[in-house]
Amino acid sequence: QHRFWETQPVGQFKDIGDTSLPEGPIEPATPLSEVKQEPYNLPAAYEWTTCDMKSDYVCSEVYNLLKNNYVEDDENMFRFNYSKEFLTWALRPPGYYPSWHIGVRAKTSKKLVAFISGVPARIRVRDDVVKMAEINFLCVHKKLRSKRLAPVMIKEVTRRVHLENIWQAAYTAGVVLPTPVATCQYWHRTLNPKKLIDVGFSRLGARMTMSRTIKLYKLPDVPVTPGFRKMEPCDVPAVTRLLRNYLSQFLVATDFDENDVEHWLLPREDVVDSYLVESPETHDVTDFCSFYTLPSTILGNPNYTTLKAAYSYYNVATRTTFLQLMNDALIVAKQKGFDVFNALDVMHNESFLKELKFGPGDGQLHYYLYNYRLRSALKPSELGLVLL
Ligand code: YNC
Ligand code: MG
Repeated sequence: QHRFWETQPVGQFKDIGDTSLPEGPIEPATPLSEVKQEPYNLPAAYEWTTCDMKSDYVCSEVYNLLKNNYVEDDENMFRFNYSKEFLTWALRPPGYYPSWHIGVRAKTSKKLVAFISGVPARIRVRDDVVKMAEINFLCVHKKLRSKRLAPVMIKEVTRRVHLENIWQAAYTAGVVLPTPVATCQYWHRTLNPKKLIDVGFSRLGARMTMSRTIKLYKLPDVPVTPGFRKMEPCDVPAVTRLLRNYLSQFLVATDFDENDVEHWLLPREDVVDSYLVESPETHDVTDFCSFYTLPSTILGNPNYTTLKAAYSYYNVATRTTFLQLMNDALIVAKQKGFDVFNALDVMHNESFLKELKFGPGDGQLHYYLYNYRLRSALKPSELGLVLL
């Protein structure tokens, strides 16, 4: 039962397995003059606001809304705590539209009570590169839940995306909606076992002691691959070539150009880290790995407030084994003080997860496309896309 989603141009549950439906856009683009010119109506006590993410004050308002009301795990032990610097990075990529950073305020107090955002991206589906919006950070204040505010916000962001002549979108969610393009799983690699056990993120295994567990997850102090180093601005062209070539094999993947790589992959402190292998002989860039920083607030623990988590982003191995490359990523993440390294089973990640002692998480991450039908759902390993 999906009163809202049943009205939207997305794959519907009743159509699963119907191979007569064509792949591609579900509804055609319409002339821009036919796009609704006025915002959708909100309940009378609320008003729309466009959140200027260049304003430090507004950025703090969005940060605080998310810090207190955004995604929690099923047991409400942890809540994502995206940093302000992260939000600035995530919401202002090349060609971003300020009008896609949409807030809702209480009319009298002006307090920010809800948010949704989009950023433009090119996403390739088989041979088609499609301009899309990546929709993220949908959040309604805890006190305003279950009032059907989310559908209004989704319709409003859709309208503003249409006004830029863009008709497709990609998004991920922990909940099942009509209908996933792929269903992926998070895997977790413990870096700081004592803390993870203390805060209830993980449990001591059967027949395991703390000291055996610490030994199990121990890593070398420094990366082992000769030529492994941090990515620099001068590496953008080589990394773009490496990444484009790698991503070309997936059915649905990001279409990165040099501008995108400069924005999304050049290291930014406490936001995104990227490393590469420069061949000591030829000076070619042969391998690449990256991860982003997304701490979670630990809810109600007397000893710790924050879980420092690294999330695997885009990785390419051509000369080094995937195993050794990602082991080096774990080593630098550990050096930087992360407690856990998370990765989805997308792209070729399965090839290293088990051997590098990642354990499967509970809960799944579903990928969705708006107004684009695929003949059938994809395996996680057919996806070359990571959303933040
Ligand atoms: C969700 N996560 O099914 P039906 S992910 C999409 N994504 O509709 P109400 C969602 N839809 O089933 P609440 C959703 N969660 O009746 C719920 N829904 O058809 C649907 N949580 O609305 C739900 N952030 O306002 C139902 O629910 C309808 O007050 C119910 O608000 C929901 O960012 C929410 O998990 C999620 O803040 C805002 O629970 C609230 O519960 C909340 O009564 C904690 O809504 C934070 C959280 C979601 C993270 C994310 C991706 C969002 C994608 C949105 C869809 C984009 C479509 C493409 C648009 C552009 C198109 C073009 C071109
Ligand atoms: Mg609501």
